[in-house]
Amino acid sequence: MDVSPWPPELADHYRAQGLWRGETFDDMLRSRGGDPATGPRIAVVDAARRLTYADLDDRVSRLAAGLAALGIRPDDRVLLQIPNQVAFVEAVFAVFRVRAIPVFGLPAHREAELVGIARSACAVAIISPRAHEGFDHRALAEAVAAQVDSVEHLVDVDDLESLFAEPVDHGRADPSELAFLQLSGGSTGVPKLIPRTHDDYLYSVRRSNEICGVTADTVYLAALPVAHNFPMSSPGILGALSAGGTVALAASPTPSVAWELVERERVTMTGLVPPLARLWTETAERGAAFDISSLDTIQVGGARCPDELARRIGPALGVTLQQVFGMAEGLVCYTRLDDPIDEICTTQGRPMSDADQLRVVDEHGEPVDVGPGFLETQGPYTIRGYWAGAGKDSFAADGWYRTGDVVELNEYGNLVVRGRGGDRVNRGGEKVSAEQLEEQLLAHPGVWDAIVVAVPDPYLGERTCAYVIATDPAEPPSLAVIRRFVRDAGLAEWKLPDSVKVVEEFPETGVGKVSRKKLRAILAG
Ligand code: J2J
Repeated sequence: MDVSPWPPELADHYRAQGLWRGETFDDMLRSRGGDPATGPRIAVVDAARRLTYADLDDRVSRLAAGLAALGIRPDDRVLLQIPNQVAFVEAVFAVFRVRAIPVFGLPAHREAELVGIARSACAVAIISPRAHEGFDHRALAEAVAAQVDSVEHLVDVDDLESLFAEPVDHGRADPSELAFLQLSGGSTGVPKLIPRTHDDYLYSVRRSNEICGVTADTVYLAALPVAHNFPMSSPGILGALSAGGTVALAASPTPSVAWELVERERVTMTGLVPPLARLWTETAERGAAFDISSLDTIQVGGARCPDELARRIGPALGVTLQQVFGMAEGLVCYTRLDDPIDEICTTQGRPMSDADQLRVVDEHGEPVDVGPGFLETQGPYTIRGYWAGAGKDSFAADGWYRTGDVVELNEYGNLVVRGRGGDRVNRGGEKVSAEQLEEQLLAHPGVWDAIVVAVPDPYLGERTCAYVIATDPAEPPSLAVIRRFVRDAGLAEWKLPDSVKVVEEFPETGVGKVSRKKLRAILAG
């Protein structure tokens, strides 16, 4: 299945080292469900439901049989758009069990994104709720199906039981083949889908568990949208399930909702993006209304955590902080739980695996010895190419992944993230492709030209500013008009521009290209 393979000598090496073990996600659940020790333990809970490993395994078998009866075949791509609830885990593992390929959409995605994803993946089915948080997902799924020919089945995640059928044997997936498609944070109109294999992803999950101390006693709270790579695998819900621990899924990451579950389920660990970590910290500093004393580790990642915030998290929440710098394409760095407190609070950690290879280069690809540069990497769980050959520029000629992140290595061996090259805005962990937003803005008749840049923001880290040259300078479009236009074009809410600045011309670089750098400097100044 169209996965850019690792060079054979590297693949052999990863196998010989025991990093790739030939296990599939389905093997993992079966061995937990069928084990008399773990079978009766709680695997997954949300506000309304709880399932043991044995129940989960059984329900997954019935649902898988139902999906097969619908016509879903091995290697078919199934687009999931499921909020944080037990049914997410049931659906993902049922798709694995029929040897089909989950594609991880987010509940916040809207028509433009889902059409792009479904089309790129050639999805045959969409599994989503009828409605969620006042939004009609059924109508959205129907709109996608009307535009993407491959989509034949719309499955209602609130009524999975209606599909349940007598379990059948679906055979076993090849662990070295494509397991699922994850989404790249900075995707444009044509999304970059990330092909991950059972072997590579499960290695990253097991290794993450070792570093993060995940055991059968861990209760992991998925506070962020669970389809994100971070709560999914670093070590996330898959880490907890692979260790025989418990996954608790919060409908919302806000303290008022998430902490109720923390108290009830005695949650030990969770992962947050910096703005949420700030909200949790400030709420706890004012006095928590729930007993959150079971928490022992809070991870922060997805965007740069300000050092000042990092220092407050541990004391306020009574936890050990762990910084996580990761990417759905692969490489994940962690501060170690026993690193000196200064390293934990001021760095983004180091790679999880000795087999991760890193190099820091300048804009011409030449090695940088001291000081910051662009991070490139290869390793046992970092992809060699996107699905269907998209985004080739993101890979160096020798197959290393060019992360686009500007980093510096400190004397302790930890990385400090200094920023990013390119045109991606990191809005508190949610990434916005400037190019995608610019394309949408250009479609507005009142916009003659547009450039989107990141502006520093005390809460989100960065927010978006759209520089616009108006078609009619006497009547430039307002922020409200532009936001409505982008929303109507079917983009997720987090991609709507935070501010608009109308200008007469854009500053240029020496070679006549518009200079984003100068635009950022104008805004900062
Ligand atoms: C600065 N920038 C960071 C950090 C990610 C674990 C954790 C996060 C992700 C993730 C993930 C950062 N400081 N601590 O997949 O498994 C920015 C970088 C990176 C991009 C990847 C995981 N942690 N970033 O955020 O695929 O720019 O994955 O290249 O969504 O987020 O985004 P994404």
